Amino acid sequence: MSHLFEDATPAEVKNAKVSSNTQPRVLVNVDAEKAFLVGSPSAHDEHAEWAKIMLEELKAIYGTEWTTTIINIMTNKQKEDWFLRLDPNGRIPVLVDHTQSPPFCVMETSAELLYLLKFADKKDVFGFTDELERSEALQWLFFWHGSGAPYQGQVNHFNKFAKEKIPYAIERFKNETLRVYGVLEIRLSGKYTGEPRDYLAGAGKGKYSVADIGTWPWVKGWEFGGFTKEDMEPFPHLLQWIDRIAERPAVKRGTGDDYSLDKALK
Ligand SMILES: N[C@@H](CCC(=O)N[C@@H](CS)C(=O)NCC(=O)O)C(=O)O
Repeated sequence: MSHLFEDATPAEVKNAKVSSNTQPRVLVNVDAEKAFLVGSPSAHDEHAEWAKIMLEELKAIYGTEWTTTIINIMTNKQKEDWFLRLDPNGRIPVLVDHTQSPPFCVMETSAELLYLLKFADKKDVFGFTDELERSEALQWLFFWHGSGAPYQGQVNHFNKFAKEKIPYAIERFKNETLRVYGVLEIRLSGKYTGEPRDYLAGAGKGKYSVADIGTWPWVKGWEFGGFTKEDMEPFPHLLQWIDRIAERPAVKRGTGDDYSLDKALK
């Protein structure tokens, strides 16, 4: 047995299979959880959402297939040994590619997006062949992974989940998140280039890419974070970008009920 798996690993993760033998084929398990918010059916799992959106986008173009295993992170399944073998960090989502021999595991959402880009998006539909455009996509993907996600995650924590309400922590992470939104607004508004853009990376108005897929699931959740319409007023281009991406059919599927815990448990 591969070192990735042990007896306690769910069989569907260990032996995942898809039906098609046609190329390109990537067999992936996304271990994801929709019951992040106890008692909230409209659960919020920004980290898992970006992997699902990317997979849905790939499916629309290449017919990429995968299986999804949903775990309940409120029960700390992600801290069990079988999961830590896949991701020692004990956090979702995780990809397991059974088309590699032995199966190959990827942790960290941005690394997962880049893995899917490399192995499942042969035409670089969601990436770039031009190295400078590619660099732009990496810059914006890393910017969100390093600066946006950690701050907004702390906003969610201190605003929603912390037992004690600590005004300093709430203010600090809200302000930092708003600052990061301001950086995205500069980029999208073309404040210093004179040319507004539709997407974060790429020449001209840009092209929808992994940079947007990595960033969007979080930013679109500004209301959940406790930000008000007034807070968001300085970011009109960012709000338009949220709406533009929300219209994509694959985004609707990736954020839809198909991945709900309720459905998975039926
Ligand atoms: N840096 C990680 C963070 C992933 C993460 O924080 N996932 C959350 C859910 S959104 C999680 O698994 N939380 C459960 C826990 O921390 O035990 C990534 O980008 O994949």
